[in-house]
Amino acid sequence: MLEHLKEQPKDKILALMAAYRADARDTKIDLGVGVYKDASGNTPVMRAVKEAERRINAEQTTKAYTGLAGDPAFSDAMIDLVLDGAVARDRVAAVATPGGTGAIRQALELIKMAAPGATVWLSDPTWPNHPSIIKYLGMKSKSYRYFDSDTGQVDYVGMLTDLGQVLPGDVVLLHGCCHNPTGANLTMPQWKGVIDLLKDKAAMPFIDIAYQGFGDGLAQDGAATRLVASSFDNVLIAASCSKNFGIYRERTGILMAVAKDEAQRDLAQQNLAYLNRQNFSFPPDHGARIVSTILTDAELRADWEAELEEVRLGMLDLRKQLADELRRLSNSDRFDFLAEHRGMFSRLGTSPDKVEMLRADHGIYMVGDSRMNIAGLNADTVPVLARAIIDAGV
Ligand code: PLP
Ligand code: TYF
Repeated sequence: MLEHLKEQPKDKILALMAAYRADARDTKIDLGVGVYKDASGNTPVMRAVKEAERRINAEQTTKAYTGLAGDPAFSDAMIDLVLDGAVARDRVAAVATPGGTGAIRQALELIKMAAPGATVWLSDPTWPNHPSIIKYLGMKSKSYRYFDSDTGQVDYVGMLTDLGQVLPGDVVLLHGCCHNPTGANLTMPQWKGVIDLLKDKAAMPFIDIAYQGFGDGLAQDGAATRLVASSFDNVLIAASCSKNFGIYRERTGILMAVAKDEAQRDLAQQNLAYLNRQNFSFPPDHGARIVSTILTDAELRADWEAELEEVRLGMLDLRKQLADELRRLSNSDRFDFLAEHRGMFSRLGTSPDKVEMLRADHGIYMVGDSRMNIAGLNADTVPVLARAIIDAGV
């Protein structure tokens, strides 16, 4: 039986992690996988998470199953965090999922059940797991232009031109904030333009929001998602708690389905619970409980928000240092976009050859498409990276 299996394509980001670990140079710099790191290269457990875990440990009286949708307190808290009242609560169905990835997978399965012929439109480029899951599920997809490598900015004209081809009932996947892998984001007026176009085309938006709080702040990073959610009858939203709560391995995420009315919400809720049952029965609870404990306790929430803000401002500062150093070394403003990008990532916009040169000659590990994890830098490595980028002739 197993002899009929064939080799599957590897995840390039995860393969890069392994290559970094195997590199013996102590000057090596890891700008690969999207995990936040502090100035010493550690990925700490956040203070509020530690305290929430302590409380859960002391107070939890059972580990019996939750419901198929997970703990309702988690759904309520996350709907509030992401949507902040933009849509009436009785229009939102939600299930806890194993990470943001689980939410994306469930969303795509829901789309497949409801509209098997729909095409899912993806930004070019996007997070590689989007096309990979779509292909695995045998669904149709197309891509829309998103990034202009020459300017480091969103190719808004190209994006609207390509989305002009969207058919009624198609699904358009948008990154709610902090676009992965480019770091380039739509302005609010541009979001309004995309919303108008999608309404015109009778398409359904599907938002992937995995970095709320990493860009311009918790509220600002949710603003586009809220505007989209309040502009359509139906919207799917996959949210991850991996990054903003630093609970990557707990596998904590949520899928929300905004419905036209309460009756449609009930139908969506029943289908989401059904999908959870087909795939894993009950979603993981520990991370979800950490999140709801933090979000519903004023003191813990304030401490979490403060630490998240430190993380966000630290990354912004590194962006600025890198852009300044490259401005000095190149005597030009052509790297200024690095300071304008938001979130963990920036796409440098150089060739795979140059990326390989940076790895081989300097021990600098970025993803092959020239995506850099800004959090992998510190004040000492910024000048090293900037010098290497110039030396490689980027
Ligand atoms: N969506 C995007 C764009 C991501 O970068 C990630 C990765 O962290 C996820 C979703 C989901 O992450 P996780 O499944 O770890 O919550
Ligand atoms: O893009 C990243 O680096 C993060 C982490 O299969 C990640 O989103 C990478 C690959 C993967 C799952 C998560």
